[in-house]
Amino acid sequence: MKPAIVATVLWLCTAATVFPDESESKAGTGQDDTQRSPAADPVRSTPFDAAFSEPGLPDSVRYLRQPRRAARPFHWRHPDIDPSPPPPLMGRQMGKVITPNVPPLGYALDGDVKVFTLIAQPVIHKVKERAAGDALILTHLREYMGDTLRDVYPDVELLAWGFNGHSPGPTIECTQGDRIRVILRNELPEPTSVHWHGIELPNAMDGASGQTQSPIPPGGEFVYEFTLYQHGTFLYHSGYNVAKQDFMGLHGFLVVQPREGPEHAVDKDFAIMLEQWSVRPGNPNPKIQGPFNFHTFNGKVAPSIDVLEVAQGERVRIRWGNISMDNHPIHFHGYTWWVTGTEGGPIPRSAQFPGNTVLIGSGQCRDVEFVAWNPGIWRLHCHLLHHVVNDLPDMPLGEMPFGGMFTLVHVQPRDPDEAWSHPDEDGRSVDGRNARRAEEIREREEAADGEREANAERNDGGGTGDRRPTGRAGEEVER
Ligand SMILES: [Cu+2]
Repeated sequence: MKPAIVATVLWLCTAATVFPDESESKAGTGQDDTQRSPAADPVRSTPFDAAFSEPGLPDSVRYLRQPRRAARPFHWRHPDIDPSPPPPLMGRQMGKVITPNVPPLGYALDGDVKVFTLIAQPVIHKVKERAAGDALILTHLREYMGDTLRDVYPDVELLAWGFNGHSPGPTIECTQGDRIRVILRNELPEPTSVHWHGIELPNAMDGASGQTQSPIPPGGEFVYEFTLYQHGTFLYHSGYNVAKQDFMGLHGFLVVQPREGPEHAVDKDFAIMLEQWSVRPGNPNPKIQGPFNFHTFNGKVAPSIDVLEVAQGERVRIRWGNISMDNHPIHFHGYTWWVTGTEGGPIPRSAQFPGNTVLIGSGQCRDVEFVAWNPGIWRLHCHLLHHVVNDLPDMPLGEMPFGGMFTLVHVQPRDPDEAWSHPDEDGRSVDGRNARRAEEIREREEAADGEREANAERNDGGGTGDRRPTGRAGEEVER
């Protein structure tokens, strides 16, 4: 090691002791800001500047020895790009998935290709809206607890990023076998791209900036086009500068419905994204690396999260996606559900498993299904209980109202006067994969067998029926 470098390292160690982090040194010392200004601070001036210009220093060392500077201004929006209004077909429901608090995105047809438009742009994102979902939650709070628990949290608005004016972006819903085209326009102040999380597609369509495509510059456009061979719950999110862009809100659902088959049919199909935001007082931009203090379902904290409304007897699926940096054990009251899918699509029936708390890891998806036999208002929430309250409450921390990852499933009774009974009492099953459906599947399989035999006889053994998409090994894939 050269003497100059040794001297600098020693100097650094001493300097670190003499000039500890500002936030610590200032606390309670009454120290005047001018004393800490860069100009007056020897740590930030000449001896170090000299060390940086030392020839032959590795970049990593040079980086670590940079003088402290004022943070560069963060650009939320591009100075020359006005965010466009939502594209046509925004909010148009073309399928059946309900994404609470998030609009769907419709498509235009170009021949057989479904064409979607996503515009990545700055959005003013309301993590907490006083008016939105308050009604049911607060009404019941008041019914049971009077006015002692009030909605005391302030509204929380962030300068975030999203697609088509929303964060999370609109839900894209397609059918297995569809060919889709997604036109992505970039109205952000920095480059971007979109990665299709979980989709088996050509490498060039993966949206991984720097590996499969050039980042799309501000004002630029990129067209993704691929065929959906799978079905299940998938995500889309930024593929560039991911730690920042995904957390600024650039993510959404891509739900692919099965082409056919009663084994996947439900009456209500919900999708909920798990996210986390780090919100610091006085800073309207979300902080990127935590600590996270606002934990959201589809971008909202309770009580701004829509209640899931279902009717007694309906078959319900909830699709969960986790784009956050924690794993969330999502818990449901009053029911046993079945875990029926992952980010890799449906779990084969024989491997589905029951539960009431499903752990959803970062980057994972989980589908759960149940038959809504049990009427009432049931809690649905993350069981990390610091994720069901919000930070920054405008009150002394006595009793904390629910915030964060908390909502209700409202199962409306068929007959409000009917006495409660457990299905076991009259031999019915609460297995989410109900008997009626099993029967339908059996009938269908028998019919298909009959048809295959008839075809085989007609064609001398050569089947002509539809084929399922083939896997990498050229074998039929069970979807
Ligand atoms: Cu959680």
